[in-house]
Amino acid sequence: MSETPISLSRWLIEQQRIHSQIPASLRLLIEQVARACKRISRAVNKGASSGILGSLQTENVQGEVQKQLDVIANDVLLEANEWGGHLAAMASEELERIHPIPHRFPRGEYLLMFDPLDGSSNIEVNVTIGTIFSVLHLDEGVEEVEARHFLQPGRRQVAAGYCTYGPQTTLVLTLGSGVTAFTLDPDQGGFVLTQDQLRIPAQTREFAINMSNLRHWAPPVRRYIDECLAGADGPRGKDFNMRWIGSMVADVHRVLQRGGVFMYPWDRREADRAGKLRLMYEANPMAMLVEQAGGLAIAGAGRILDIEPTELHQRAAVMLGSRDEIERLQRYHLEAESGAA
Ligand code: AHM
Ligand code: MG
Repeated sequence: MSETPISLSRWLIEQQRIHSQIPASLRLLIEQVARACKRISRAVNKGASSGILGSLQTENVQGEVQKQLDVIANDVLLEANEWGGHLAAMASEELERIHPIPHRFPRGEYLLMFDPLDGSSNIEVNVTIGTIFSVLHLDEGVEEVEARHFLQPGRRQVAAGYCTYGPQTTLVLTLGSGVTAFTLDPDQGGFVLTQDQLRIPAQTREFAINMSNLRHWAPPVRRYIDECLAGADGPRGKDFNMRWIGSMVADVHRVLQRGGVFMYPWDRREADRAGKLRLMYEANPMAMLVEQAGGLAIAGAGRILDIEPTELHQRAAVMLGSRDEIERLQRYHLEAESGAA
């Protein structure tokens, strides 16, 4: 007889009770996020049949056109996490301002940030998209939560994760001691443990970057990619393969599964912007997951997790994945800074 699968709830309770890894309120928080992801997964699965594909006439704070599903996913996450008593406030890619927990509900000690539906340009073409989330602790003694209370460096995250909506719905989670993956079992209606202690191989022959921006990159990124493209005849002495899904959540999932490098670096198109991706609810949670799985995540010469944020919706350059490759890329940035390259 096959063994009974371990549900997400059981796994979380064991982390709390047996391993004393997490407080009950953090367990509740993760369960609520997972519940919301299940609902978003259902909405995504129904697709065009429920008439909820397509764009709205509105833009979000980033100036991007909102899709109906962006707004639905955002509402589902807000509603699921408002009343549990585990949160003090939330922040989202789709909301200009933070969302403090209404006074009619008990207030908790955590702050939750999310990109409700990452890769939403892929919705209509039925390609994997996902939800990314990051959990911080609210500093003690705060009466009224403000945006500045969220501005903590990524290394202070107490949990981070994402859920992919693709051929399978997969929840990947870190509570600060390794990375664990759960798969939604439609028969059981819940997430079950499918991979424990995920590790990213230190070496890889695969990279992911939007090559159409090549002419806009900074010299260290150009140097790294040029060397990969030169393959077995070049300085790396090996051929590389390229993959680019265009949903960060799916590209990073591949890196966590089999190694590789994912990059969305700074480029000259908007030179005064650090990058395209958002630090607080895209770069930081992915950086924590990747580093918890033995990889590395940098924004240039420094780690993403060491960036001191100044704005809720600020951008960051993102280069993450297999450790040996990202260390090489970091060295190219350091050499460029010191003028040695
Ligand atoms: P989104 O959060 O609005 O979906 O934007 C983020 C996405 C990432 O998932 C992906 O890596 C990137 O944007 C792709 O951008 P582009 O196609 O402009 O290069
Ligand atoms: Mg996104």
